[in-house]
Amino acid sequence: MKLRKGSQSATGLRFGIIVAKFNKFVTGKLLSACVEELTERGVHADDIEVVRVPGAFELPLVARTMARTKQFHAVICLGAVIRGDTPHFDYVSAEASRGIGQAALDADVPIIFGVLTTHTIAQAIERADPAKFNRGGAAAKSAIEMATVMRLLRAGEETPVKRETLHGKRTTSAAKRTPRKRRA
Ligand code: INI
Repeated sequence: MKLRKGSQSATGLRFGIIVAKFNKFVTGKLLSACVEELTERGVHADDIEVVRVPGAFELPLVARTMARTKQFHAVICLGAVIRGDTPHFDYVSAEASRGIGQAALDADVPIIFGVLTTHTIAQAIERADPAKFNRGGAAAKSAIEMATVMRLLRAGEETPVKRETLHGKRTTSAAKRTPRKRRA
């Protein structure tokens, strides 16, 4: 079996971050936690580029444009869409998620969906809090993992496999395995 998996070692990688200004009291926290996680994992501050956009609806276009420059190993989209009394939430959140997914496929570069979609302001604050759900930090980790796994795939390299790592536990040796019944 071949194994290819990303790592959390980010030294030398470059990241683009796009952050929505809408609900800035939440997205500001997502941004700082995201940058902190990247730098703690070895990313140089000069290798992080941040672009601000009005709201989550605008994230996909800028993400695709940044990704297409091929200057970044991954691009991270940060936003907070909070349900109100109108259907606006549904349009904005649906377009942000669909557009970000499409942008990654179009640009052939990992683009991370770090957009909170919550029913209440309290839920959004909780998810942005580095001491709780820390979705900003989680977006950074996903970006590093995707950047490193894509690099492996493109180079045609494999991750060295220890028997213990297959399925997360030691595999049964061939001798102990119960033989499969042959079809008649
Ligand atoms: N943008 C958000 O990022 N979050 C929201 O909760 C939100 N709501 O609820 O309206 C929101 N709207 C703005 C939208 O993203 C665009 O910026 C705007 O429609 C201009 O295109």
